[in-house]
Amino acid sequence: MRRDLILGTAGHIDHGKTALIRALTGIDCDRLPEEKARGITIDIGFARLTLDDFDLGIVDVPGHERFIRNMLAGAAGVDLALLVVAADDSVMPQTREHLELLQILRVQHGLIAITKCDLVSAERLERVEAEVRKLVAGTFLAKAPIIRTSVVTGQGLEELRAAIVAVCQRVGPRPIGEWFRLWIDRVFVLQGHGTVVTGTVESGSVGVGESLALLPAGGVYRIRGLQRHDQPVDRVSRGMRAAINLAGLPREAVYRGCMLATPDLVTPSTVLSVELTAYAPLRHRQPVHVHLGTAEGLAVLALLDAPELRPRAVGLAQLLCRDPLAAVWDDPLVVRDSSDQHTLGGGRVLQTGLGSLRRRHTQPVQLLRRLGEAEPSERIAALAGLAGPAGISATECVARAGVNPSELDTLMQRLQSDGRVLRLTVAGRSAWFDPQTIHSLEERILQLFTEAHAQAPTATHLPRRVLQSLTLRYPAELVQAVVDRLVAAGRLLASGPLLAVAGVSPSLTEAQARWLAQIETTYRDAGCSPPALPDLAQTLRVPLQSISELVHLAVNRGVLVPINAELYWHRDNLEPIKRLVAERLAAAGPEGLTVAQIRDLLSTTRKYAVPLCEYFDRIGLTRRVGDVRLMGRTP
Ligand SMILES: Nc1nc2c(ncn2[C@@H]2O[C@H](COP(=O)(O)OP(=O)(O)O)[C@@H](O)[C@H]2O)c(=O)[nH]1
Ligand SMILES: [Mg+2]
Repeated sequence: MRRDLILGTAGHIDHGKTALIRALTGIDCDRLPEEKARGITIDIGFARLTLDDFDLGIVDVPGHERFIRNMLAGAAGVDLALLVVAADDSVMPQTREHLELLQILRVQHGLIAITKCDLVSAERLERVEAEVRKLVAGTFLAKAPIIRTSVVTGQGLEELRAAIVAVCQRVGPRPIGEWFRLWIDRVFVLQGHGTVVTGTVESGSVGVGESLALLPAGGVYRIRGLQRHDQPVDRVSRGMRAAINLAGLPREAVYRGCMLATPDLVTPSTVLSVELTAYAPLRHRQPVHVHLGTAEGLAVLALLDAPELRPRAVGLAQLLCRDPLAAVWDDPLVVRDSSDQHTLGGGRVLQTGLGSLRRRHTQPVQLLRRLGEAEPSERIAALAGLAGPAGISATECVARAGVNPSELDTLMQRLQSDGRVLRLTVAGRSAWFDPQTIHSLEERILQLFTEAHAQAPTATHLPRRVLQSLTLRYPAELVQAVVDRLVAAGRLLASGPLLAVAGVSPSLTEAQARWLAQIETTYRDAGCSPPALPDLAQTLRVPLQSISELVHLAVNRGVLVPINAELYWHRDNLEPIKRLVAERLAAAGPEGLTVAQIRDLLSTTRKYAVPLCEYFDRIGLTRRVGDVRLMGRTP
């Protein structure tokens, strides 16, 4: 079966990388006029090599120290590296630097070519080869084949081809990946076609007619055409170089460092939480230059383990970036000094979009560490823990926890049944939470209501504003969802808009109980002329405050019915007059009844008849048309 892999060159300037690729493929990767004029590689160049079953996309990178950013852009997505060392020069600074960068980028396969063998003696060659062996000891190239070549004599070229095939065979079969991602390395406009971008497909596959999100900008564009090695194709997939023509994409909206991805999966962020290995001493709050895929940007380094990270030490850190980056869990990244001259460290992305952390935030820092683990369910649980009250959506786990979309449902269900995440519908959307977050919110809610019950001993139910203080820490929709959950579990009791803690009943003093009984009797005896609260307070010789609390309690018990803000009716007196009014309305037909007629019917006064009629309108018993009441919708 044919396999698509990417081979990247590496090595010091003038060591013969471009010449060797030309000798292997016939393609000159130095395509820029300036490259031709100066005879050096400035930007990455591309070639194709078909060997055996392997279709290799070749990325030839510049060796000059000033163009390390271009080397890094080219190295994104490389499957195997060809490290080139010139026999006359031997190991030079960028030989070391490129090797270090390949290691940081986790390139795992490769081979070594010693070039310009026509220029040196056999002894010299032996020495160079020994130096190279020493250089690569302990790296992924420790056991790599070393091939002696010359493009002048043609020495070693056949051997090199065979060695490349052997290395390709060792690159284990890799899953294509379920979703598409490509770092853009070039952009150009093709007359009559519009904007075309190129890059190495990192993961997944995509076809003509499908749409991709452009990040960090965020637009979604349809693929109008695809090319591979200058030939139109229907699809491209992981391990291929691809040129993508996107419909309606303005040239100026896109640049090297943008990413194309399956829509709705990646959210760019300015805060990258990372696991970092120091290559030079790293200080807290140090300004740095970050390279991620083909993207780069300025950031401030915040160390989360200690104020300093010594060379070779591994630690957790956050990169507080000036501009958002489209990073994904486990993406390798390189950290260089702020002027981009020296490599300071390398690592991988653990989390994106988290707020900035401090060293003393021990719990989130531990969760961050757990995001580094191999087990996807472990990572989802850690992600939910880090998200706190914000919760996570299932699709978020794809980019942020490295979970395959096809495995999401099973994983979420298993985590849920193990009690490691908790699912809630918040504002109509499914979200997953750390159970601890929800349980402590539940306890807070119950506690606030219990406290409020203690403050208002006569109240059976309480308004939701009791929970107002929670909205500082929790989204209002989440509080609502957790209240619903408590109601569903029977731990809170709902009565219309009011809530009560199950099992808490009003605690009345002896006097209050007596007053309550007197209030209820007074209202029942008052018939259709119930008292106003201040009058009641006076007759019963009870403070007005207590009267209104107890009237509220009577309302909550359903004994009194509020007619308006000041007027209450005993339920025993209300039902008969509702029936009476309904009967008389039915008899009156379209003529209706005036307020005066209703007043006389109930043998009361206008003072009561007007609010009663308005109450009847509200509950739908009557309907006001001009000066008369007609039968309402719910007679
Ligand atoms: N004699 C000799 N010269 C070589 C060989 N390979 C490359 N060169 C020369 O070395 C110089 C740098 O080569 P180039 O491929 O541009 O180096 P790069 O910077 O690593 O891409 C050019 O002048 C080449 O002609 C070789 O095998 N033998
Ligand atoms: Mg070159």
